[in-house]
Amino acid sequence: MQLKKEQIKLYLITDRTWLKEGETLVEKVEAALKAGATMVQFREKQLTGEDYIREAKKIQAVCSAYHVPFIINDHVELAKEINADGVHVGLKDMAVEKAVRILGEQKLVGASAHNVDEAVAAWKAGASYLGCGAVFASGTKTNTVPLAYETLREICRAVPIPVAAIGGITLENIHKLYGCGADGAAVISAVFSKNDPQAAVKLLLDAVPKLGEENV
Ligand code: TZP
Ligand code: MG
Repeated sequence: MQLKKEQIKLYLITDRTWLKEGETLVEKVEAALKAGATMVQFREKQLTGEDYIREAKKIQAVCSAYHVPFIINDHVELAKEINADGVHVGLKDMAVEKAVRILGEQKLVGASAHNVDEAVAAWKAGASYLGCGAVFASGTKTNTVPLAYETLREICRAVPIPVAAIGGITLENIHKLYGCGADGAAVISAVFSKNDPQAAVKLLLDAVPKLGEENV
């Protein structure tokens, strides 16, 4: 399914490893949604089985209350089982075409891309949006390959679908992406590591429009 560019503006990805004692994932996600996060991806590498499903459903319910798409990372069959709004697949996960086939045209299939060839291939295979990074070093995912500003800019010019930059994006460095043409920022620690996730989301949302090329 198609995704509107404004729906990827602030793409929050979950990772409970950033939570401090006493914090819960659902509370933090809800705070981010209150502040205007536009899409949520459930990416919980630590959880399995029933724990994974239970927690995913909690986050799904809060996303649904805020009318924000709820995306599952990696697990296409699981996304289908719980009727998530979509799935995000990397190059090592299920192929985009297959994910579209399994979930159907009414669901979102996001893909990771690290260069123009991967981006165009994912778009042609039916991807609803792209996540492109790592634009900065990430404290959450350490095995990333750096994505240069120029490459990100070329990707944004090469595909008509929404593009989110990802990887180590913070309030302090997002200005370095201004003018790259991306439609949004996908973040984990910039929100989950903060005591005040609402404030973080609001400030990031103020900055994101400046990623658009017309603002250069
Ligand atoms: N893919 C590339 S970098 C990354 C993922 C999932 C992690 C993003 O997390 P953070 O904390 O925003 O750097
Ligand atoms: Mg993956």
